Order: sequence, then structure tokens, then C-alpha cells
Amino acid sequence: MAGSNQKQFDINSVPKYRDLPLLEGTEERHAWDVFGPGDNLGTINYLTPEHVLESMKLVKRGVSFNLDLPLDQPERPQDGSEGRVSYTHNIYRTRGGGDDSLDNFYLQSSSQFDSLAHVRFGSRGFYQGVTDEELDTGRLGIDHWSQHGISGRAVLIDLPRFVGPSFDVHQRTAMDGPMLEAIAKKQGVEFKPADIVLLRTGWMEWYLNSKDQGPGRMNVTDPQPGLDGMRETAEWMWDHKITFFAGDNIACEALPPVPLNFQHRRMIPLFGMTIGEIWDFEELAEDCARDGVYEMFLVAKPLNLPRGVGSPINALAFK
Ligand code: UVW
Repeated sequence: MAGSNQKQFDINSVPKYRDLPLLEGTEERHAWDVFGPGDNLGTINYLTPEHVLESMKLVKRGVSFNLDLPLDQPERPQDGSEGRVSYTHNIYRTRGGGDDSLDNFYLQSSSQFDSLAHVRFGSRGFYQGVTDEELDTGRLGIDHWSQHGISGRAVLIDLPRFVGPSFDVHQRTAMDGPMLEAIAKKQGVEFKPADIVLLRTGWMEWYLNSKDQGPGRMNVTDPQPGLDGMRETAEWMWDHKITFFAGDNIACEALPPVPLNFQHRRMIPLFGMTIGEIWDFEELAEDCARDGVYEMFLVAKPLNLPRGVGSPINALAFK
């Protein structure tokens, strides 16, 4: 029996990318009719109770891996030049013990989910054509995913280990469908419908350990590896029924973006697919390299924040 916010959804009913309608006047296809009118979940609908039960069987050793960076990392410039600034943590010592609050807490400044209210497709609006006014009434807020829960099978794709010693974290290596499949094959794992795909690029590990890191150094114009931005890759992810991708880099996607070919503008508003950014896969990747198991059960719990645009991830992977 599904929880009150969990719909039964038949993933076999999802049309192929080529059968999705074109967004009028564009060459982009949209999935606005796939999950039903008024839907606020998008591809999170793939995470049905049956899928969760099946995915839980991947827990063999009972070990868990934290996927969140410390909330104060990476550090953001306080002058607002990056938009997001680092929070100030106020700790109040009280007679009874303590209390605390955060000032200027940008919900997307550390390991994060982008909600469907994060990116609009120009004048066509947000996912399902939702308007700014409708967002104000509660459509597409991060709270919908919080109430549903995000749990299912995840596959780690470890790009640096796949490439080996010649890997360059400053090169714009764009992972498209064939490359994702080649990495998965070498790792001995297959993609399955409803997968959450974790893309390890090693970029955040480099950044946090680099003498160059620090406020103002996270630059989206600096080349870095990540998900490929081309339409063929959007077709691959849709036809493979990927629930979402999460990366350990700035945007999950390879940077700098190619104009008009940045998956943010397809995945979020057209597919209803969240994007995870700045996740931490280091400990998990070490373990996968050790035991050769690249599939796992993942649980994440974004904030139950009405109208939230993004959220910390609160994510664990279990093996
Ligand atoms: C970028 O597009 C760089 O990331 P975000 O989704 O965090 O705005």
C-alpha cells in the first residue's frame, strides 16, 4: 500500500522520447502529459513502492555512505558575486544548553537538489507550463519530493577510475549515453529503469583539496567534466527511464555549457527531472572500487519546505 503521497505509476506506460510531443515552435520534446495533470513529482514518480522494495534487496552488508558535503562547503564569497553566499551560523548558549540559527542560508550552496521550480523554459514557463503565480500557490515546490521520499536503486559511474592516470579534472569530458554505458560495462553494472545515476568526476574532491579553492573560485566557465548537454543525451536518459542524475561537480553537467545544449533547460522544465549537484562520492567510490559493486540503495530526504526551489540532500547510499 503506497503512502498518501505515493501514486502507483506504471513505468512501462512511459512513451519513447521520439513519441513525446514537440514544444510548439521549438525542436525540444516535453513530458508534460506523462505523469498526469497537476503532477508535482516528475520522474520521481518512477520510485514506486514496488521499485523501493526491489531496490532494498541491494543492501547486502548493511553499510551506509554519507553523500552530503559538510554544509559549510564549498565556501561561497560573501560579496554576493556568485549569487549564493555562505551562511552565518549563530549558536546561542542557553541556560538549558543551546540553540542555533542560520542567516543567509542558500539552500543550493552545498550538496543540493534542484526542484522543478528552479529552471523555467523561457516564456513557456516551468514544468507542465506552470507560471510564477502557480508556483506561489505551492506547485512544484521541493516539499512534494520530501513528502514522497526519494529512494531507489542508484548506480555510481566513476569517470576518473574509468579513464585512469591520464584523467584531467580540468578537461571538459562530457559523458554521453555511449560513454556512460562503456563505464558501466567496465564496472560490471547495467542501467535499469528508474535508476538514479551518480556521476563521480572527482572535480569537487580536487576543488576542496586545491590551494586554488576558496570563495569566488567556483567558476562555471572553467572546463570540468560532467553530463553531456546534447539532445541525443537527453534522448538516452529519457529512453533509459533515468529518475535523475547527481554529480560531484558544480552543475552535474560538463562545463562550460554549450549554448542551448545545457540539460538543465531540458531535464527540469521539460522532463520534470531533478538534478543533484555538489554531492560527495569519495567514500562510496573507494568502497565500490574495493568490492566491485557499483549498484546500491539510495535514500534522500530534501527539506519539507513549501515552495522550496532547492534543498540540501540528506542522502545515504546503502550496500
Ligand atoms: C548551475 O547551473 C551552474 O547550477 P545550479 O543548478 O546550481 O543553478
